[in-house]
Amino acid sequence: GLKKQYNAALRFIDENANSSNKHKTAVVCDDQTLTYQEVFEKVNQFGNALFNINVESENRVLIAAHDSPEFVTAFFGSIKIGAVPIPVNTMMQPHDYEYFLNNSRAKVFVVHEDIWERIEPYRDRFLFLKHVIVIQSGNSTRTDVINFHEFVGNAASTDLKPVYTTAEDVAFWLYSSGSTGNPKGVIHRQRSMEAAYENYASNILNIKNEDRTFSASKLFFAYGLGNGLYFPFGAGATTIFLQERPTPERVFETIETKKPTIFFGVPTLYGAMINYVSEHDRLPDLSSIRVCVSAGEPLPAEYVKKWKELFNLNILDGIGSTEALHIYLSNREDNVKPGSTGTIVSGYDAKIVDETGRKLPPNEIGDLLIKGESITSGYWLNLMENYNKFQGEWMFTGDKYYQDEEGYFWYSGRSDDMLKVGGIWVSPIEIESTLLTREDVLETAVVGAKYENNLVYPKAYVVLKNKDEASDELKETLKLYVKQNLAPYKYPREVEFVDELPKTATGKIQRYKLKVDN
Ligand code: 3SK
Repeated sequence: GLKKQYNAALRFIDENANSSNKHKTAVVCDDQTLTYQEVFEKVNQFGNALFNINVESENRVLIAAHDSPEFVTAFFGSIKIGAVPIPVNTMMQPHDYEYFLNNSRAKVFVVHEDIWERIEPYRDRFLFLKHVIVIQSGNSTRTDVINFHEFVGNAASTDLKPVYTTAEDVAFWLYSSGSTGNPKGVIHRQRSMEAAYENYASNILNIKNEDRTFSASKLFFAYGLGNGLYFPFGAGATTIFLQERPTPERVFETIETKKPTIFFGVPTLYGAMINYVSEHDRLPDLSSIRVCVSAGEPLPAEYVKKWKELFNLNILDGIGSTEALHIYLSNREDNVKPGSTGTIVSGYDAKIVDETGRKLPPNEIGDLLIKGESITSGYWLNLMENYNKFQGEWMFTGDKYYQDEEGYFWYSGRSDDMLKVGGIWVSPIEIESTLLTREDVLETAVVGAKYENNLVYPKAYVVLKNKDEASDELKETLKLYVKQNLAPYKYPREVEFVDELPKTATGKIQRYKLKVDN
């Protein structure tokens, strides 16, 4: 017989529309609000419209859309008919979209008009693409593509029978970029979102129907997709979208006007928000928020303390990945250990091993592997990466960690970021956290540089709060400061002042761009 039917759209959309949440606000986006019933109808219309252009199960639908009701419609409308949505970064270059479209063999492209304008001249290079559906602004006159709103509106029927899928069927992909090579298509199954929802949003955040989520990280990131879409929808809660770039000013304004109860950010944003407060007279009102979340990279303990002082709010630091779909190590609301990534999220298992695969005792740094239901079933068309990444049901996270005697996990850099200085492992993160405890340091990244004899030493790139203070004397002061606050061998042998650090779109510092491979 056939396996039991499971479709993520039934769980996250239909379940709400068929319950007391029906008339509840699902999405707040600028001045627009949508109830769960309205979302359900649009999702169904989108699915019917895809049928009308002969989209079938497992056909890929690339989505380059800003956080918006249209994103939600396209994402779940595709899933409901067994097609596979692939949300991608909205800030990429035309050649990146060419890669996404050709690598995924997407037949349909749903794209906001401002993004399409940049890509359109390269249309001939998109080898498998059949239909471009553009989310046009009200006054657009474009006629050479399908207009998203007409496409959905003309589909007429708001009834849609889901196509048969099982928990193991592919639901969606996300692209993950490593430090080298092309981005990899990360395949997620129909049950993946439910697993991440239960493990993290329900068990750790205790998300409820009355919550209002606001994620500064966009929906096309794995982090944002959970925060801003399937976490709130899993609980029948309300999600708040900010379409623009999340500057501290816009984020504070959105919090004050839209009153979220859970806020999701990344460390660099928390840092910028703290800095914004210190430069302005007024303390923003964050009283609607019950908990803040940080991921993406380790949150400096200093930020946790300052945030608590300013707003009396905890920031729960955790780590996840596109491959794991969401957070698998996290602090808890009643148990925050500043600087640590917390403990394993139930539903996942973790182990730390050495180069031979031997499990390491507490306090020893090694490779972190995890397993759990939301983990990807693999990379698309990437045999070697699949060989390297998985070991049975275990997945290498690519992160170095140690676990202390109490079971807390401490991030010690990416597998390729760790430095062996004088034969001893040194964590660049530890040096950075120490430098960040100083009032005069805004941001820093420590990487391995090489002496002429090829031995590695830690070099600190430092962004000062006040750039005018840069001097040779301050360089020496910073070195001494680390020497005095950590084991002396860990001090940066070189300090360079820079105006800014290279970062990814999510705000992650790109240490590999700073590495000196001479
Ligand atoms: O970067 C992270 O820590 C993260 C967290 C949740 C989901 C996805 C990612 C990459």
